[in-house]
Amino acid sequence: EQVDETYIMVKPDGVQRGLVGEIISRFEKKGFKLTALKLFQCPKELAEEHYKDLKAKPFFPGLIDYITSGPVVCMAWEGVGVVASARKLIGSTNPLNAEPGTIRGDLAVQTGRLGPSYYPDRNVVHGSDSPENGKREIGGTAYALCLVM
Ligand code: DAT
Ligand code: MG
Repeated sequence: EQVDETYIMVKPDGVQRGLVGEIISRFEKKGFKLTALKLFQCPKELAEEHYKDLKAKPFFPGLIDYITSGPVVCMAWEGVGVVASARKLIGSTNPLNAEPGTIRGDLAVQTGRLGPSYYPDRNVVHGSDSPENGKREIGGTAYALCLVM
């Protein structure tokens, strides 16, 4: 059994809505181990690095504006199968499709919406999509800046 680490980030809407405790609590109750935590205002360059795989998407500028719009809570969580398990606890990207019982299913309504320009996403939390990205997001040059290990 492989012990992995995942990068979990409460996004600005989650912080502003007072959902930090609720979100941390779900990972604690599941039994994972919190190994790093920091309240952080993400600079634009770091947000672009974090979401670099989505650079070509039409919603990318809105996503970057949104993620840099207020403080986020950066965390590293450790455990057996934590990357996949955290994705299950978080639920589908679009909260409209997220099952009740998941963080996005219980606490969010929509990812973003179409308008004159794309509105930012509002799905309260980020979780790494692979152990490799977990490592990159936690331990890369970028997150070394925002995580106190
Ligand atoms: P996830 O956050 O579930 O890993 P992702 O990595 O594909 O999803 O996308 C990162 C964020 O970008 C996501 O949390 C919300 C936003 N996003 C993704 N798809 C979107 C879309 N079709 N419209 C608006 N925002 C979107
Ligand atoms: Mg992702």
